[in-house]
Amino acid sequence: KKRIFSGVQPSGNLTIGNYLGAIKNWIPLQEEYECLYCVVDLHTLTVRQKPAELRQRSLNLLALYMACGLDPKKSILFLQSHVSAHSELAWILNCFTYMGELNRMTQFKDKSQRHGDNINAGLFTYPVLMAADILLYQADLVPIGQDQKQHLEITRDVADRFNNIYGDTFTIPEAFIPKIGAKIMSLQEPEKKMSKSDENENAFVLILDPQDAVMRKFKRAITDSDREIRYDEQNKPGVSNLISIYSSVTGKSISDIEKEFEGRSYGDLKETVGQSVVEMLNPIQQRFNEFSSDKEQLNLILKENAEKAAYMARKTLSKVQRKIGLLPRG
Ligand code: AQP
Repeated sequence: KKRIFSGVQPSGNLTIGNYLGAIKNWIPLQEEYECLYCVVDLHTLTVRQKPAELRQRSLNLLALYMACGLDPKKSILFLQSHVSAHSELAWILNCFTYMGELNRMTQFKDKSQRHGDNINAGLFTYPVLMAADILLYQADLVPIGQDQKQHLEITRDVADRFNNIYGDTFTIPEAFIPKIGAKIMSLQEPEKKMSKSDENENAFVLILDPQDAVMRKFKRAITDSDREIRYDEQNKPGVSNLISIYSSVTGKSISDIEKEFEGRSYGDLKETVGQSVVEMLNPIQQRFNEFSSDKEQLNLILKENAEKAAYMARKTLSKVQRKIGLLPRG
């Protein structure tokens, strides 16, 4: 069976961008592949976190994974920090990654602008930890949104470099990026991606936003001064984003949506898209309330799954350690 690895950071409440670009696409893969879906808590440390909140958000993200349809009986759902091999391999891979490669990462440039007071080394080497996450499990496919494509390319380059020196060690992973929904844009600045840490709350819709907040945010979404409802990312980014969201939520094609809204108003479009999102989120929110209240169960799932993941990770890590000349403990 081919293997899948992906993850989301518990760095805030998840947006419909995280859902449509990533998690939603993970669900059907569970049937065909061996899947590992991780709550990547170590990655959040690049930005200062409040300890109690981070703990709560990590557990809630597991509950949200399950509410979205990930099944701990089919997939390995676990916390990154519970498997120490992630950090161990990351150090080794740091020594196989060039500063020049990391310097080109657009996410580093973006995030160091947003967090100018805390441009730490972790923020810079983030893609190396991500490479370790993926390569440890010999993943074949990595379902991600468009913004992570550059990081996956570094992962492939580092794996390839290592394999060339030491012989076949890592599977070279492929990105799996959805055709629609891979880049959901901010509702307020549609040239920017929708991000859970945006300071403007109207820019994003959260998976757990109540119905009235969802509708309000869509009603306030930025469009343009024209009236035509058509898909044109360059000239009509706001309207195009609403069309993409609607397409991703309903499965309707862009051209069918353009026909559906011919001669109708922007107000109508916003109302319809908002409603479709509310309907999509309703069952997820109900299940989240159920799962998140049973902390004991969530902790048990984390414990069992960490053991499975650690076993798989250990195999790769031992192989790497042996190949590079680290002496086994015996
Ligand atoms: N706007 C988006 N559209 C489509 N996919 C998206 N993803 C994120 N934003 C969008 C995908 O969600 C997965 C998890 O992302 P993450 O939480 O690990 O990190 P991120 O990309 O940094 O997400 P955010 O929301 O922008 O978080 P902050 O604000 O904390 O930086 C990834 O597969 C990503 O592609």
